[in-house]
Amino acid sequence: MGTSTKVLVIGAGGQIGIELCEALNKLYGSENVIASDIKPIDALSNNPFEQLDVLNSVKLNEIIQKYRITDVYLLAALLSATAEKNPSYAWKLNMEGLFNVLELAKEKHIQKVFWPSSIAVFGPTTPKVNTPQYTVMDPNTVYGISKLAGERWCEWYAQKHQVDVRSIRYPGLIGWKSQPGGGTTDYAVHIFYDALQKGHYTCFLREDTMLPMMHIEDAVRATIELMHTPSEKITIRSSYNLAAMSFTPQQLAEKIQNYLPNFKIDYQIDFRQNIADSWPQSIDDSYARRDWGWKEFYDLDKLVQNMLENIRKKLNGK
Ligand code: AKB
Repeated sequence: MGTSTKVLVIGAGGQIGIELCEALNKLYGSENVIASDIKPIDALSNNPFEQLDVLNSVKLNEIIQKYRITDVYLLAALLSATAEKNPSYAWKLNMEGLFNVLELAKEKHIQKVFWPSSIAVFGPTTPKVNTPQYTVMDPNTVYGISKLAGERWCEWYAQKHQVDVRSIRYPGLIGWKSQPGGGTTDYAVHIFYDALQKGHYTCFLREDTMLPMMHIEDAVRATIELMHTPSEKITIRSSYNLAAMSFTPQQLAEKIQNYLPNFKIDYQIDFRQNIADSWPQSIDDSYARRDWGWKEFYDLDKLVQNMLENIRKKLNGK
């Protein structure tokens, strides 16, 4: 990496993008972190910005040449819930966007690629508890199918064309700076806002739905640590399992009630329940721990405290 690193973050206006750009700004300086998105971004006002639809490979290449980009973080995608409603666009965006970036890496226009995968690559017959890195993968959502196919392509480009692509299977991500959009794990962010603003939350998943989750600061740190790991230590070019904690809506609500005793939760289950039911409950991430020293900071207690404290300040305009 070094001082000549110039980063392009595609999909910088999303939940991960905002926080990732802020972390990359601290490492490289905001002038070296180019934010791009299909629509203008209000946050990230210090970063150079390019409006980009990642399906437009000509414009993508122009941006890469213009700024002499070395590393691309490709975050633009439709997530699990939205993808089920718009399967053909989800497939197009999630796959062609990746191809466009991998092809530029193959032609050596860029040096390194980060592309996020997800726990959605697993499916109903995958072992649900402590899901191994290598196991049955039979995703039954459009998002999961696109992520699994993407993983196979990443490995193929790495093996056949020496593309330096790195990836993590993110669990549900929870942070207070930016909002998630269109995922099945989004409840675990929305619940905090509703708890503080209304004292009540209606959850779209059943109370006992156990899913793997992570504080977004940990996910961003993992991403940057993986991108800084010497290439020879990276034994997985599809995507690394990554874990921090698992909990159910009921367990999360009980933790929130420790701070807000009058908080109430009820449940109105929708189509996202089927998606959640097809995913693992917990993840074995021993390869990430072994290969690049992954270790989470946030457990559930720290996460709840951090979310309530920061969202309260944000709502009070502090
Ligand atoms: C989603 O819920 O779709 C995402 C994910 C787990 O990939 N947060």
